[in-house]
Amino acid sequence: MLSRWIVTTSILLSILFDGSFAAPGPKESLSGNTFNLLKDKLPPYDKSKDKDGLLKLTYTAIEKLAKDAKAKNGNGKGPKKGGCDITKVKIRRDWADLSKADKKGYTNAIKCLATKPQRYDPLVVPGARSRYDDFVALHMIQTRSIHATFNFLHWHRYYMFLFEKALDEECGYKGAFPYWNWGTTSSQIYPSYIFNDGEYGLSGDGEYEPHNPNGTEIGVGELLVIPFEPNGGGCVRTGPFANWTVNLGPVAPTLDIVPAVVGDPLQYNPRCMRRAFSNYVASTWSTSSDLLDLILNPLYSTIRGFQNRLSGDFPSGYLGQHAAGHFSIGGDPQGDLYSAPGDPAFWPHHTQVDRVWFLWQLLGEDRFMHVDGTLTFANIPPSRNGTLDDEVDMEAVSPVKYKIRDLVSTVDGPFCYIYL
Ligand SMILES: *[C@@H]1O[C@H](CO)[C@@H](O)[C@H](O)[C@H]1NC(C)=O
Ligand SMILES: *[C@@H]1O[C@H](CO)[C@@H](O)[C@H](O)[C@H]1NC(C)=O
Ligand SMILES: *[C@@H]1O[C@H](CO)[C@@H](O)[C@H](O)[C@H]1NC(C)=O
Ligand SMILES: [Cu+2]
Repeated sequence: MLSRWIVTTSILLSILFDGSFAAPGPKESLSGNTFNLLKDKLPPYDKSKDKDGLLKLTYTAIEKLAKDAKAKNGNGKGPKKGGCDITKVKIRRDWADLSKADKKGYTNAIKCLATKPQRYDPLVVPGARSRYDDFVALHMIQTRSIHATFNFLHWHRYYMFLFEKALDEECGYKGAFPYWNWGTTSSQIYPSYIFNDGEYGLSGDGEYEPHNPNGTEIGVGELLVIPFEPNGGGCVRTGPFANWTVNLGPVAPTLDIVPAVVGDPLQYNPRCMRRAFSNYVASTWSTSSDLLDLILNPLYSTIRGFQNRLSGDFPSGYLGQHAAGHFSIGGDPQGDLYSAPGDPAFWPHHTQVDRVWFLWQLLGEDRFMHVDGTLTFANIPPSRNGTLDDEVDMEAVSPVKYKIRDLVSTVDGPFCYIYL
């Protein structure tokens, strides 16, 4: 099934060049061809750079996307009317592939958002102190209708997009929106290319502070217990987010030394960000082979199979890649399902979730227009099935509402990006 989509570089190039292999002469313009800009943005597939096998899948996925766009769009000549102009598609990249300037620009823009005024009505979110907190508050308010629900992937796709847009429009970050490629850190999450004490990472572990002596309980009723890690637990003191302040939550903490807020969960509860990295989680559930399996195994070829695998099966002891990202960082607020976006590592983690979905969508047949699940977390309390016509409401984060059906493709609806 998949082999049909496995292409060689030359086939890929033939599509990018719209069938013409002739290299342009020195004065020849490339601008008339829809896929030329993609060609400029995409170097030919380089096997030596494909450390985990995902790059090849990425090229295969982009080829599919280019074919689809071509079919929809006058054989690839000229930009599509409205929506995403494929020639202007933005490319999201692995943190490793950002320039130093972009790494700095990205973390600075996040810090900038934390200095801009919040838009939530203080009567609704008394604890928000910044635009950054708007994002955290929105996630907290909707937690139980956006996780283990039909809209988990769509909602978070749009949420990532709005955060990317805010970094750009409100804080001037024009660089690539990065993802954290989990497999790269599965044998050692810290220090690693993304989590380290330097200027060009997303900060390191927390200082050591004794915590969770019996391990970390995940899910209601100790569904899964992560073994004790003799590190972290305290405040993060290194890197761009040294002494980063978290104002909201936690609601369902996993760090025993930080209790849940009492009373209004949206009250002001300022505290330092803490982390407690877990190599056990990273190495058990976040390897590249776990990821390839999730994307390629026919067991997960339906939206239900894919979502369930990605989200894990805690009672059976399987954490899944999504939760593994959160709990391999751990601490507060990353260990709290509700206020996790309070740790800036949330963004590259969920961008990777979106990347995995992007790859999965394009590497099979008919994977866009299906949803599975109900409106409530694990269907508690029981609710109806969600549909493609249900709407996503981002409250104070963005006034623009979309239906689920408009959020299925990264090159349609509000979106115009791909992953490399
Ligand atoms: C850890 O487990 C031991 C043995 O069951 C128990 O006595 C102790 O109270 C537990 N500690 C915490 C903090 O839960
Ligand atoms: C973080 O806070 C601690 C404790 O107040 C302080 O000693 C340290 O200098 C601060 N670090 C940075 C980078 O601001
Ligand atoms: C909801 O979806 C499930 C799974 O697809 C299906 O079995 C069930 O019949 C649906 N319920 C309704 C009321 O359509
Ligand atoms: Cu979430």
